This record gives sequence, structure tokens and C-alpha cells, in this order.
Amino acid sequence: MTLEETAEGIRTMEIRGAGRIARAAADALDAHAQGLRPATLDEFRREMQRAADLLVATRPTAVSLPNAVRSVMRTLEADTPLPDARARFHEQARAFVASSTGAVQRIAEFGARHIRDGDVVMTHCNSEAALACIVAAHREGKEIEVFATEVRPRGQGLITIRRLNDEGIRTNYIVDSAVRSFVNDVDLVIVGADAITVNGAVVNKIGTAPIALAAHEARTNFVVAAETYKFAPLTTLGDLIPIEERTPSEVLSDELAAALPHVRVRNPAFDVTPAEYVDVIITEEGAIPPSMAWLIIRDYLGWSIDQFRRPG
Ligand code: RUB
Repeated sequence: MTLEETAEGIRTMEIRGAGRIARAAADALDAHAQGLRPATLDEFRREMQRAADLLVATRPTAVSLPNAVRSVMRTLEADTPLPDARARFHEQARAFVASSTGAVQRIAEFGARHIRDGDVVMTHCNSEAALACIVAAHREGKEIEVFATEVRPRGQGLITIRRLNDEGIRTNYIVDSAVRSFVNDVDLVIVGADAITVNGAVVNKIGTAPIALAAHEARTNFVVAAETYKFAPLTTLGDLIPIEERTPSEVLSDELAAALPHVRVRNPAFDVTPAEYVDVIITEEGAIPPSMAWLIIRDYLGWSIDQFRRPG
């Protein structure tokens, strides 16, 4: 896949889910870097910056994307001979992809401990990290049952139920609006995240926040499975997570929309669940309360406010 093909794949959601997007971006930058024949280090940096900007612009909400890009682009800050810069870039891209895959395995291990034998688990959208926990619990021999939502308008629930079915996990497939009708039958909810802010709010697929609200009301645990690179460093400076609003045609066909000139379709792809509705966030470094988000940003993403202090 070329850089442009990867960018297009992320934009059209052929490549989707925050973790997969991050790994695809690291892979695409790596392949692009190896294919370039720049004359100087500066030329290499400029072209890689253009490539990085192209990828980051594809989907605005998943912070895994800029975090992945930043993790590999940082290697170009050092003044080293061009072949060394290219080699370091390659090594860092491989390290990022390996640590991302490893993080999902560790989250699965920790997350499975939160699921007891006989539990009924609800999930929303299609999250690699959340599903890894459910599958790990099942593979440990726990008898579990899942409620999986449909996920309007793109229907990611279908990917989820195929995976659960392949694993032989008993699954109930429900429309999004049926969540409150079943939340009392559920022991815990597990979802993934596209971004987690410094105050522990969780940005995830549209429909997550009402599920959290229903779970809160029903005293059902609400668990988030998220790698540390889903935490958003720039929220420490007051930046907000932009919520992607996708094309109306995902909700209503162009033909129908044309016949309804007074109707405006709104199609936000994500929503924000406040920290007070989140019981625990399971990261590859262990389970944390949402109030510890800042520590993850500082200690595991290596983010420091000093990077923004003006010299002098
Ligand atoms: C996917 C989504 C997922 C998170 C986490 O949205 O909201 O819950 O990305 O997924 P979309 P993962 O389908 O619009 O990309 O755990 O796989 O990173």
C-alpha cells in the first residue's frame, strides 16, 4: 500500500479502529521513508513531514494517529547522517507496531480478570482492545455471554458479532436503542477508546455516552480498554478533542435527502463520556481510575509542559 492508499483507506474507514489506524500509519510512514531517495537530511525531514501531515489529517478524533506519527517522527529530530536517520526511523516504526500489538495482549490479560465466570458483558462498536478482553476471558474457560450493539450508521457491530461467533461466544445482537432495555441483564460494559482526555473523559464511537449513562443508572460497571497511546497529551494545554462529523449520506441516501430540503442530517462519529461514568480504564500498564489520566500522559507518553515553554 502506498502512503496515499493508506491515507485514503483510513479516510474511507477501510482501515478503522484507533489501534489499527495507528499501526497502519506507522507502517505507511516506514514504507514511505524506505522508498525515498532524498539528497539531504533536511529534504528527508521535509518529505516525511508532508507524509505525516497527510496521514494525521485523515481522521481527526482518534488521538492514536497523531501519537503514533509523533512517536516515529521524533527520530528525525536528531542531526545524524541520512542513512542513520532512515535506519532509526525504521526501527522506531517497527518498535511502535510491536508495542501496540503487545499492548493489546496485555490489556486482554488484565481485562479478562475483570470478567467473572457466568458474566454477561455488553460492548459497543468494534474495539480490538475491548474484544481482546472478552475473548481472553472466554479462552480461559469462563462461561460468558455478550450483548453487542448494531452501531448505526456504519454497522461496526457486525464485525464484532462475526468475531464473537467465530470464537463460539454466546452473543445477543441488539439495535443501539435497545441498550437500556438490556443493561440490567448485564454485569459489565467494556468498550474501547479513540481518545482519553487529561480529565479522564473517554471519546469513543457515537452511542458510547448513553450506554455509560444507562450503566451508571443501573449500577453496572463501565470499563474502558485503551492502550496508553490513546491518551491525548494536548488536552493538558486545554485543547479539545475534535469530534469528526461524517457525510450525511452514511445516515440518509442522497436521493431521500434531496426530497427533504428542510431536513439537515447530523452525523457525529464519536461522543464524550465524562470521567464520572467510567469505573476503570484498563491499559497495558494496568488498570487505572480515569483521574489518573495525567500520569499516563506524563509518565508513559513522556509528555512535558516544558516542551511548550518559550526559551528565556
Ligand atoms: C472505532 C471505535 C473503537 C475505538 C477503539 O470507531 O470507536 O471503539 O477506535 O478501537 P471507527 P480499538 O469504526 O469509526 O474507527 O480498540 O480497536 O483501537
